[in-house]
Amino acid sequence: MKIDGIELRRVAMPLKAPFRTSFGVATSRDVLLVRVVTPDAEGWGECVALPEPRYNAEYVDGAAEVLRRFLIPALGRDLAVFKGHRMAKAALETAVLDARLRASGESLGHFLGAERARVPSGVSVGIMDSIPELLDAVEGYLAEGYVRIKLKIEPGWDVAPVRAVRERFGEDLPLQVDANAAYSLSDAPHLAGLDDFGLLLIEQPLADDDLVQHARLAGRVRTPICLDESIDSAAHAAAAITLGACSIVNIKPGRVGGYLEARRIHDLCRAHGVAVWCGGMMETGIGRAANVALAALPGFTLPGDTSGSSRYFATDLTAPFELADGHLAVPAGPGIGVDPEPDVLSEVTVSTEWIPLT
Ligand code: OSB
Ligand code: MG
Repeated sequence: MKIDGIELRRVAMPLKAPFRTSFGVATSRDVLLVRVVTPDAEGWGECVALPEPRYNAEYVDGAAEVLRRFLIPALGRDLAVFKGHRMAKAALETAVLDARLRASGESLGHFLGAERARVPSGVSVGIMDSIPELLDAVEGYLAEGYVRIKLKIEPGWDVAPVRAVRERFGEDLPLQVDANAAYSLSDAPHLAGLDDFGLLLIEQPLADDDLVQHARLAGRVRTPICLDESIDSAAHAAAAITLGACSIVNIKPGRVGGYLEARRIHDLCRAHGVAVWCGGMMETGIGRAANVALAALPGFTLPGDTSGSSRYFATDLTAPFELADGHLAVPAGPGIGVDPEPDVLSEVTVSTEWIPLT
């Protein structure tokens, strides 16, 4: 496919409310968008790197730099010669794939092997200043129809919020927690205190490079362990499954280098009877559209962090994703199936950079 050039666009999206995790607080989403321009079609990719390297080693300025300096000039050759930078690679791969699919009229969902027209919506609930505030937030999400709640936890905000949510909303609420690597193996007895609450899973309790310790922890707690930060690739997923480090995998296409690698992890996990679900990185409608397509593959047997646009944004870049009966519809149009609204896009754009390729 001939590519005329690539635009790197930075947009600043205010968040409706601060989102607190064990690694920091976000008040706005600083997004890098990649737009691939070809004679036949344009394609979009959203880079999910955060402003600071706290979730993983990538950060948004670094992603822009590696794209302009190494990845974009090497397009058409093997990008695997450049180590790491999977979020940057994912954004570029998605934009190129989107352009190709738009040119041929095929949806991303169809291309990936989606088998459902809609996916269930879970929501990730940040760490709050108080339990009453948390209960209000959860009540609001349940009223909107979310089918699964994930609570962000950290030392000092774990058993008490889980107990409070269980007491208020009952045993039947699908509930899980995400520690973003905030604990160590010596916390195993404390984490076993979560076993009484019937959680679907505990996500990434220990450090990203601690597969062996996750396997040890799995022997000391009954709650299933799910990995997020530890799984960079299908090879890491295979190692984690072999070691018994997790029994569930959170698949984030950005974290693993794109939708093709995400599908490989899905296929691998499915073959081993390991459940997967689609994570999120507070995407705008551009990234959300592609995630929803992926989440419609048959191995995604747990609800994902595939929330509606209004979870984070008063105004999304695209037509908003809205819950219907607790689900989001998989876009059916060519490519990712959504386009940025020109007025919104120009309103939130901070900078653009054109990299010609001809
Ligand atoms: O660990 O899943 C995570 C957001 C940013 C970085 C890491 C994570 C998250 C979330 C929110 O939990 C997921 C979403 O709603 O997009
Ligand atoms: Mg996580």
